[in-house]
Amino acid sequence: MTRTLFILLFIAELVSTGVAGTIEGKVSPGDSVVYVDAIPGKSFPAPTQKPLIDQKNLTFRPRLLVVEVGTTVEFQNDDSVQHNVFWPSVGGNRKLAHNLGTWPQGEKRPFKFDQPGAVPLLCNVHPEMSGYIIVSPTPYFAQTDASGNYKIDNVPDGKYTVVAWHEGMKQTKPVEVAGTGKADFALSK
Ligand SMILES: [Cu+2]
Repeated sequence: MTRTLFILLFIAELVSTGVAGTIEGKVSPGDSVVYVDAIPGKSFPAPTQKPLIDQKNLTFRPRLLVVEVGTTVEFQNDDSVQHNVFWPSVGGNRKLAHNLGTWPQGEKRPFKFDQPGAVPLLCNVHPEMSGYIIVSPTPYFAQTDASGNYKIDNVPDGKYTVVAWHEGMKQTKPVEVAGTGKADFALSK
């Protein structure tokens, strides 16, 4: 009896955990972002990491950052001049525009991104400054290398919509993961 119960619990554990797989492939051009789109009926624990974006030498560093929805990003001014941080939209929605303010060297300000989509970062002191945060609706995302190669680990088996993003370009594809899933993208404007 105890043994049967143990085996049943073991099977239940296997079913609930699922089998972790990967999604991999290549995106043209490189320096792009790939993520699994929202999965109906599925939510994820709040992320705890707080990545930092520096404003240094009149640039956003990193210039491209991908985070899970719900992540707090900290913006730090590392220049001797004042910088501003604002974005005119999130995921193309101008109602989500926000101005974080303008502050001097050594200070940082946090913002929690709780809406998915691309966030174009700008500084109203220096019009030449630009960067992007891609807010992924799932914890399954990756930034490609300069050649476009990417790999997303620990994706449970299943059918998903996968999104590839590059500045000004975007493409979605259905991908089935059974151990591994493959998805190559050729983006164009
Ligand atoms: Cu600036």
